[in-house]
Amino acid sequence: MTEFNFDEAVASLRKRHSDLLSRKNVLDESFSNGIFRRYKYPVVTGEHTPLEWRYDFNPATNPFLEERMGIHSAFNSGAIIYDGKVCLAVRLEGNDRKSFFAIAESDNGVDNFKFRKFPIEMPDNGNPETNVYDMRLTRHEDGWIYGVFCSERKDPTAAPGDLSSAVAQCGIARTKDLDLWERLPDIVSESPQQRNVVLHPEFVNGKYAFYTRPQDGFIDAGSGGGIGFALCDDITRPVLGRELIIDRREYHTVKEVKNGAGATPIKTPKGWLHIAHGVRGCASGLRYVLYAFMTALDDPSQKIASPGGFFLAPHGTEYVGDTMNCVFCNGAVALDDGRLLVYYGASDTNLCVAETTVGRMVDYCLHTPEDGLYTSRCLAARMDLIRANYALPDVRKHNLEM
Ligand code: M1P
Repeated sequence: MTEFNFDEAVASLRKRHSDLLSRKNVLDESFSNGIFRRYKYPVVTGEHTPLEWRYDFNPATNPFLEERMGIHSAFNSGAIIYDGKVCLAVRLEGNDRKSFFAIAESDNGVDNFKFRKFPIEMPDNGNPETNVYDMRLTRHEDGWIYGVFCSERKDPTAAPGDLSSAVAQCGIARTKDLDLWERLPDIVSESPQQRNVVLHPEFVNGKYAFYTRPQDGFIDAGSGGGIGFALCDDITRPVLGRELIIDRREYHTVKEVKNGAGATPIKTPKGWLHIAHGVRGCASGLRYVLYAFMTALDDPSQKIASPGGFFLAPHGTEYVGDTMNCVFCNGAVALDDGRLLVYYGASDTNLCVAETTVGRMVDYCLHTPEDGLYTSRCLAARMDLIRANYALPDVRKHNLEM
């Protein structure tokens, strides 16, 4: 066996890492539904994280250059434009199963994401959480950038031997530079558990407005009816008022089991655009997909458009990962040129990006039929589409020539 050469191993590791970080991303030509295009490569993976976060580079303490503290996943990320760059608050998961946040930046939002030197050291309010994840970034009109995330602790009422029961609540922190974070108290709501909470970027009736996801248990939405909307007078003492369900879960839809607000809503001339996730059960387990809806500009609690079904579901390699058959979005950025970059975690493993435009998504929302909830109604909507198409001269000519 040849002797292990530490310096050569370091050089080869650094080369592989630098090749990955500088790889150009390209649009995936194999798929298009007219609504969005995917980029071919995930934008961030565990392998993108700095090597210094995973390896001990001291030959005296790590003679075989082993990865001491692996990071196996990089996924569900908040997104914002900061200082002219696309900045992601990435959820990283170590081999120890703990998630933490780190900021990765890119000039174009589709490749060359580089992490800042250190992960975010999130203050913990004196009651440390077992896990934190899925940060939504909101640039609020009060001048702060808020990070709203799930804060998870072991259920103090769990029976002895029950090492799975947990309580999910919503943590909030704010920053001006994405480096230094001021932690605020966790949100207090009427629901025993909360996940997928998003802060609306503008005041509503002079108050802070939150999208919520009331849920009875850690996993089960239970009596929680869907995506909620609640106001709060003071974000430094975030006690939510009544939660109004604005986007309901429904039997036999893509959001039958649960749903949750995703990216911070995007303001468009026609209303607030929401990208959310819906979960349904199937023989192989849960299936997570992305769907969209819009709410009124003057009252973001009023839904004005609700296209039926999903617009983005797992595709190809996205199916496979720690949580199979899952796409999950908690960040999107609208660029000055009209493009909208939608970041989504693929099966809780990698972070991918889809590109569309705000105009396309608004058109999709306003002109896609709602889920009719019954086959007869859904088919009637499809028949309208088919008949209207066959009445078009070009379509008739195309079919005659076939
Ligand atoms: O594992 C799939 C997703 O599960 C949770 O989402 P939800 O609360 O809607 O089930 C989140 O933990 C999310 O991070 C994860 O991607």
